[in-house]
Amino acid sequence: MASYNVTIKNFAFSPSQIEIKQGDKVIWTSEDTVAHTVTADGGEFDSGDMVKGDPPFEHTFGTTGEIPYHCDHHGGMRGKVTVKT
Ligand SMILES: [Cu+2]
Repeated sequence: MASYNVTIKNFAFSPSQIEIKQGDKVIWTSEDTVAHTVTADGGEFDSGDMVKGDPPFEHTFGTTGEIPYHCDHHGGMRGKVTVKT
């Protein structure tokens, strides 16, 4: 199982799109002083508010498919995780 890192910085997820395998983990870390969230559009996960210095938010993806996510506070902040077998 692999881990992938996504940085939240300057009101964006970077990288905004990643492709992983089933069972892999994604770790989001915020570098912004403004609060952001990592929230799955379909409700699979929700980090709550995160700012720089907070512990990273992690999610392990057990099922395949495309999981789009966003920040609850900023409509332009969008990302997507594609999970393959
Ligand atoms: Cu945000």
